[in-house]
Amino acid sequence: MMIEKIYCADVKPKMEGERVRLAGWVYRKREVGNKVFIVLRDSSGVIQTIFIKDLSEDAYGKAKQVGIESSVIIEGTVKSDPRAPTGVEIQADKIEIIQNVEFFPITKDASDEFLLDVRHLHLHSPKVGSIMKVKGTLMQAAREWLLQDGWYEVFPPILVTGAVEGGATLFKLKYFDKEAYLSQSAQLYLEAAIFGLEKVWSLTPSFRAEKSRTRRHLTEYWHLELEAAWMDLWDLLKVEEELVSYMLQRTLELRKKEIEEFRKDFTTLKNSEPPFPRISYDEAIDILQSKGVKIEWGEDMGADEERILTQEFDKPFFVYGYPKHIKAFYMKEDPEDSRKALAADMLAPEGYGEVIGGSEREDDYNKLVQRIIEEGMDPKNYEWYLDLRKYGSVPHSGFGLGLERLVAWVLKLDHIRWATLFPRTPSRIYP
Ligand code: NSS
Repeated sequence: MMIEKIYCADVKPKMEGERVRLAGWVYRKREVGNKVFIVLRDSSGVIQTIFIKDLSEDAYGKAKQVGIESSVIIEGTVKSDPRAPTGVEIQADKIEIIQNVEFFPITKDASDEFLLDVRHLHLHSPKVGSIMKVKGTLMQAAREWLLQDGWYEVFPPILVTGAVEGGATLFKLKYFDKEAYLSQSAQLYLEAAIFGLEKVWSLTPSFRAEKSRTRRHLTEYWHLELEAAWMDLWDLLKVEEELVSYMLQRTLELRKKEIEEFRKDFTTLKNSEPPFPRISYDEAIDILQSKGVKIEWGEDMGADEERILTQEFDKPFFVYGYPKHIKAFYMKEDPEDSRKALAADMLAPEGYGEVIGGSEREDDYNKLVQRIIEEGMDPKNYEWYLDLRKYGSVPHSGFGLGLERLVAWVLKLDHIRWATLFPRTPSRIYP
């Protein structure tokens, strides 16, 4: 059964006098004299419908008793009215109540925690819908860019046997009589795939058993990763800024209305044209110290330090040349300074910080083994990965973008958990 209907957003003032059928949910309702006003909601938006007692006593009676978030089918005539929120409304004469809701659990004063407890019902909210539309459009834009720039999409495994980003945040599971993990990153598999496909990308869920409760960590997030043969770090940064810039400009074009629900000022988004500023880790430390932050060369930057750095920029920017020992084992050592890695993060402005982590990859077999041992891991577990440095190894680079982090910045969300359908955090795996 496919209900024949028109979407709320497709009803236009020029359709004055036409008969239409709409299906959706009761968003708002008020009664004035012998009229009932129902704002109907569907996936496209909302429209006001009016039930007048004199026009249809039966429809008026049903409209009067229907509850908020009930599912309904409404029929009526289009009336253009400049006073209506969308310039047009429906003079309704028929309403079919599919399911009446007497009391919807979410009310105006619901706390954030309660909204997350009933996230399955929170998804009725048009605001949540707008976040999901923006997220989908960012990925649609990414796909457009990747296709025209010659990248192959691949589908790496999620059940894995090795850590990519350190053992501390691995989710372990029993794999028959072996131990396995949920993937933290598709990177190692993408590195294998470049030998056949050269430029590859994937979108996968990534898992991090991060106990730290921050505004930018989920235990499960969507990870957009690219890996390319024959690219050094500087080539990679160009790919990153072009891709991200395209994602932002295209999403601004297609989802302006939704973005406006969350931010009034589009400056930083519009500014996000290549090139993005590049500062070294050394410069970043100098900036932080000059602002009174207690940080020494060699220490990692956390969310607080990054927030302070973002005050210097009105568009995304790169920090490159991090100390090797605070970064992952697979990053290539800087041939000009063995203390450093050829790594760069992309930071979003307005306090948001890291959205991308990337690097050139260590292609020297012995150095890679050394780094694996230094990290306290067993090279035996990485035999297949080490093989990649034995059979036709090439210079290569790649990066990972946290999709929810990008969404959080674009929409200025106060917490990353609002950027995903059913957020997973240390204290939440239900619903
Ligand atoms: O740990 S990363 O910095 N880097 C990697 O995983 C590389 N192996 C990716 C690669 O080169 N192919 O994570 C990459 C991005 C990071 O910049 C964040 O934007 C995001 O993934 N990220 C997260 N988002 C949400 N929640 C958590 N816990 C999280 N961890 C990383």
